[in-house]
Amino acid sequence: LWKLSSSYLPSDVPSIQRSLVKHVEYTLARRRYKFDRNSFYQATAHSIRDRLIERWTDTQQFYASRDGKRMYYLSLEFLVGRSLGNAVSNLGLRGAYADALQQLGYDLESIVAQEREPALGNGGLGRLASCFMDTLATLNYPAWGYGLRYKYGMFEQRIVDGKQVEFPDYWLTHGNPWEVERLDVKYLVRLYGQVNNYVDERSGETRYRWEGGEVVVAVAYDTPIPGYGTYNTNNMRLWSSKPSHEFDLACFNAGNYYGAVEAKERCESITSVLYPSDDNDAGKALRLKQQFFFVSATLQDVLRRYKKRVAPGRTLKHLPEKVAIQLNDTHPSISIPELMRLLLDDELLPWDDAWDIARMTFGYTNHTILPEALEKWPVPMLTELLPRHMQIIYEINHRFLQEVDAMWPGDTQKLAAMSIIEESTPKMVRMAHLAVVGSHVVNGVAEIHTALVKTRLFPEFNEMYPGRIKNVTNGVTPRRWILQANPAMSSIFTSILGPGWVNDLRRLETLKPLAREPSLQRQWTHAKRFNKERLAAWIKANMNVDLMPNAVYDMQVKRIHEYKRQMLNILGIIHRYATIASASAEQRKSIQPRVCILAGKAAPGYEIAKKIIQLACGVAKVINNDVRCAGRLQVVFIPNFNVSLAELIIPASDVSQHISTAGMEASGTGNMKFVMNGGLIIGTLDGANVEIARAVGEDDVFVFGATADEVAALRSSMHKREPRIDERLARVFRMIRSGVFGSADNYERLLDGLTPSKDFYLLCHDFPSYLDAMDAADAAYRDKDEWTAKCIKAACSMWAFSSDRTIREYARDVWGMEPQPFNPPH
Ligand code: 26W
Repeated sequence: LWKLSSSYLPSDVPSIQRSLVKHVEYTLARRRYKFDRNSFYQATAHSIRDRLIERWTDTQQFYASRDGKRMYYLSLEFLVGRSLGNAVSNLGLRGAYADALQQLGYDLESIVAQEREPALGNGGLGRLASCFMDTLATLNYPAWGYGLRYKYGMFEQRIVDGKQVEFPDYWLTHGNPWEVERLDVKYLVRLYGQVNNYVDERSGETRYRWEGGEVVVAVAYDTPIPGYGTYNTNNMRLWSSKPSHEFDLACFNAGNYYGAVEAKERCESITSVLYPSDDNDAGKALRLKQQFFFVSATLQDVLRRYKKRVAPGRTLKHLPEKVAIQLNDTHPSISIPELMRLLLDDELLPWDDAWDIARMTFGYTNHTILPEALEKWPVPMLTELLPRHMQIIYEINHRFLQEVDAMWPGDTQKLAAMSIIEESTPKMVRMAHLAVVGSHVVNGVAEIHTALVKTRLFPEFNEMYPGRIKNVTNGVTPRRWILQANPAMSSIFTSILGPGWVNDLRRLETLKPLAREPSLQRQWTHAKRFNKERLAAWIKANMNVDLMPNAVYDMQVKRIHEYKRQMLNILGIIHRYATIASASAEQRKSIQPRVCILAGKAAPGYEIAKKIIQLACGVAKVINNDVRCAGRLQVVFIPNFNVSLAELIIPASDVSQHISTAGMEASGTGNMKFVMNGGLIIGTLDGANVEIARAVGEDDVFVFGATADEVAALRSSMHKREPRIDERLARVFRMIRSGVFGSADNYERLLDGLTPSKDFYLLCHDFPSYLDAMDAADAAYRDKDEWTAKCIKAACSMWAFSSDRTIREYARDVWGMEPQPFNPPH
C-alpha cells in the first residue's frame, strides 16, 4: 500500500495536461462532450487540488510528528477571494499551467476568472483573516483557521434605479472544488437544555452537567491553504450544521412528525447565512447559535487533537504550551466559558486550574471601539440557549469583581463599569469584557487604535492588567495584493530584484534611490496605464461607461459607513462639479481631469448608508451626462464590491481616500493595498494611515482634518458651536436640496445630520481642509515625474504593512510559536 501511494504527481506540462483531461472526463463525467471553459476551470482546480493535497497531508503529518505549538485562528468570517490564481502562483506552477492550458486552447487568466469567489465575510476583519492564513502558511507556522461554512455568503449588491438591492449569494451552485468534505469528522453540539448537579463520589464536590435540549451535528469541510514558495500547506476547517440522529429519535418518537422535520430544518439553518452587518449586533438568537455552534465544534476538535498525542507527564495543564487560540474579535468569545465548561464538567479540573489554562490559551484581537459594534447578549437569551455557560460567566464575573474590589476597595462605580454583566433591563453580557478578562493578551490593530483601546475603551482594565493590552498593526499579503493583483508592477520588481521580494518586502527599499530614474519611471507609468486600461475595459463591458484614460483615478472602495465618510467624498465631488459648471470654457481647461470611483456595500438595514449610495449614483448620473464635465470629471459607483473587484480596482488608482473621522477606523487595510500598488493616500490621521504616513514620509500622504484628540474636544463643544458653515459647502447643500441629483426628499435625512450642531462625524469641520488636501494632490499630480517618484518611493516603503511582519509579531508576542518548515520529500 505504501509503495502504491508514496509517489508524487509530476508537474511538467504533459502530465498537467493529462490530469486536466482526466478530470474533465472522470471527475466531471464529461467524457467526450462539453469541453467548455467552465469544465476547464473545474478540471484545473481539481488538478491543482490533487497537488495541494499531497503537500497538505504531508505537512499535517509532519506537524503531528513534531508536536510543536500550534495556533488556531477562530474567525466567524474568512473573505478568501478566488483560489485558483493564488494556488498556481503559490505552488510555483503558474507557467506550467498557463502553457498546458494554452496548448489546449485556453488561456489561464480567463480560466481563473471563471471562479465564483466565496464571500464568507463582511469586510476588513474577514479579509484580514484570509491574509493571515496566506502568511501563516508562507512562513511555515503550524496554524489552522476555523470558521463556518455559510451556504449564503455576503449578499450580491445590484444597483436598481440608483439604489442598492440585495440578492442572495448561493456560492455553492457549481460546487466548490477547493474543499474536502470530512463526513467522518463530526461533533455533537448541544443547545438549550438544563444544568443538573451531582456529588462527585471521589472528592465529595458538587459537579455540574449540561443535559437535554437539542443536539446538532457539526461536519468539517477542509480547505488546503498553500504557502508561497514553501511546501508547507495549512488547513482551514469550516463547519456545517446537520441534524443529528440522536435528535431524530427524541422528536419522531414523540409522534410529532411535522414538528420534528421542522426542527431538523432549523438545525441546518444555523450555518445557512452570514450576517451582513459589520457594525451592530442585532441581538439575534440565530447569530448566538452560530457563534456557539462554531466554538463548540472547534474546541472539541482542538482538544481531541491535543489528547491524541500521548507524552509522558502531559496533562491538560500543559495545553497552553501546545495550543494558542486567537479570537478574531469577540464573535468567538463564548469560547472562554465553553473551554471552562469542558475542563470543569468533562475533565473534572478544579476551577483555578481550568481558569489558568483558559486564560493562557486565549488571545483576543479587538477591531473596533465603536460602541454600537461591541457585542452584548441579553442574559435571558443566553440563559435559555446556554444555561451552563451563563452560570460559568456569573462565576467568572464574581471572581473578577472580587479582584476589582481588592484593587479599588469600595469603588462601586468601578465595579459597575468593569463588570461583565451590564445592569440594564434586560441585563446584558458584555462580550468584550469577558474576552479581556479571559485572555492573556488583548491587541489592537494599529498604534492609534491600541492607544484608544487603552485610554478610552478599557482604561480600568489597562490599569488592572498592565501590559496585557498590546499593539499588533495589521498587514496584508503581498502575494494576493501585489503579485496576483498587479502583474505589471510585479514584473518590474522581479526584473530588477529577482523574485525574492514577494516573501521579503523589505527588498523593495533598494528601489527607492532609483525613483527618479527615467527608465524605471517609464516602466512604472506604463504599468499604471495598463492597470487603468484594464479597469476601464471592465467598466466599459459591465457598466457601459467610457472612462478617460489620462485622468487622476481617485478611489474610495470599502463598506459604506457614516464614520468612513463616503459622504465627505461625495460633497467634495459636488463641489468640484459646481466649480467646473461655473467656470468659463478657458478656465475649465486648467482643471485637473479626474475619475472618481466609489464602491462598497451597505448593511441591508442601514438606511443612511443606503441613502449615501443613492446620492453617489444620483451625482454620477448628472455629472457623466453634463457636457461641461466632458474630459474633466467622471463618477462611477461600481456595484457589488468584493475581493476580485478589489484586485482589479486597486492597482489602477492614483489616489485613494481613507478619510474616516479620526479615532474611528481601527486600522483600515485598503489603505495599505493602495499604497503598495503605487497610489497615494488622501487621508485623516486615523488607523494605520498614521503609520503609513510615517513610513512613506508626511510629504507623500495628503493629510487633512481634525486629529483624534481634536475630534473629542470638538464633539464636547458641539452644541455651543456657531452654526456657520463654509460657503462652498453651503453651495453644495443648496445643490442637493434643489433636486438636481434626484428628489431632495431622498436626501433630507443625510443633510439634516450635517448641521454643525449635530454633525457627529465632523464633515462640516473637516470639509475645508479636505478640499485643501484635494488641491494639494491635484497640484502634485501636475508634475508627472515628481508624482511618479513619489509613488515609487511610497510603494517601496511599505514592507511593514505586509502581513508577514504582522504574523511574526503575533508569533513572538502573543502565541509563543516557532516556524516549522517541512522539507519536501523530492
Ligand atoms: C457584531 C457585528 C459586527 C461584525 C463585524 C461588528 C463588528 C465587526 C467587525 C469588527 C468589523 C470590521 O471588519 N472591522 C475592521 O477590521 C479591520 C481589520 O482589523 C480594520 O482594518 C478596520 O479598521 C475595522 O473597521
